Amino acid sequence: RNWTSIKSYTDIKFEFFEGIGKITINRPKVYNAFRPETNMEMLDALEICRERQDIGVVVLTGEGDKAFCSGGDQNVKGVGGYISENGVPRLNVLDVHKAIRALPKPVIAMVNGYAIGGGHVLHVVCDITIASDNARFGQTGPKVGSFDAGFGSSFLASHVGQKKAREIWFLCEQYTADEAEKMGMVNKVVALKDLEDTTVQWCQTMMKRSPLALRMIKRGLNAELDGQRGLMEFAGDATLMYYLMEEAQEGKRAFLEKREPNFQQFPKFP
Ligand code: 2NE
Repeated sequence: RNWTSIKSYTDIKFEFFEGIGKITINRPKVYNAFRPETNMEMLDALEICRERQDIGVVVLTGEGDKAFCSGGDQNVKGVGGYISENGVPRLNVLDVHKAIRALPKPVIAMVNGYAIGGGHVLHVVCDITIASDNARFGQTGPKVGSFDAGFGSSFLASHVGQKKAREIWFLCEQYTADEAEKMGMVNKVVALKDLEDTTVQWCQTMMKRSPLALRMIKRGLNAELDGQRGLMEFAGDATLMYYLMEEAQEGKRAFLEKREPNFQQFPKFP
């Protein structure tokens, strides 16, 4: 498959193929653990995915066949967060979570190995997870001095249920891809050699569907958990659709033409 580079970064690869934007965490020596710079690059790539009209679906994965992502890079964990190159402690992976959730396009986690700790949270926040049969899932936070009580807990619980989510966090054990699928936090498990083909097929199918319909489904499914922020995203898209209608155009035109708007011409749907 001929992936072409969209933009060069230090910690990630960002590529394109037939409507798919693929972001690969490219730090295999540390099992694709992220540092603050990795997250800054992912945020930049996600913003490009949002803007580009020719990208319909985003795939997030890790380099190699060992790990999807092993969470925060313990080598740069300091006091107050993960230390960025300018010495500032950060937890900016949370910004990546928000960006994935807000992106008005499907984001697919293509899990090619360990999805552990903050790497597990990353797949949890994606819309769909497709895993290879060698993938391993689990949290480690309470074992290594960390936790994610945000989407990494609440959204996980909406996949696997409250009891399982507590087990996953309280025990910090690892789970096979098959176990993860049975729990409801993985959509499909395939052989590693088939992982990319299957993911691309799922992307191609999604891209045949109405983008606006998928967008509204994602917004609606997010809204319940995201509270007022989720409603805001949903409402923003309702406004977008209203702006596409003659009724909204009439309001703007009347203002510019210094006349009363004629809204009575528009239907009042039951
Ligand atoms: C992933 C796992 C289970 C793999 O185990 P194994 O035995 O197959 O490999 P190994 O030897 O542990 O790891 C391979 C290499 O990758 C590095 C290791 O240090 C090792 O390097 P060398 O010794 O070969 O030089 N590596 C792996 N994970 C790393 C990491 N996170 N940071 C830096 N180097 C890492 C096993 O490696 C493992 O359990 N890794 C640690 C997972 C972990 O605890 N991650 C942090 C959790 S906290 C977090 O991510 C977080 C959060 O909870 C909330 C918000 C934000 C972040």
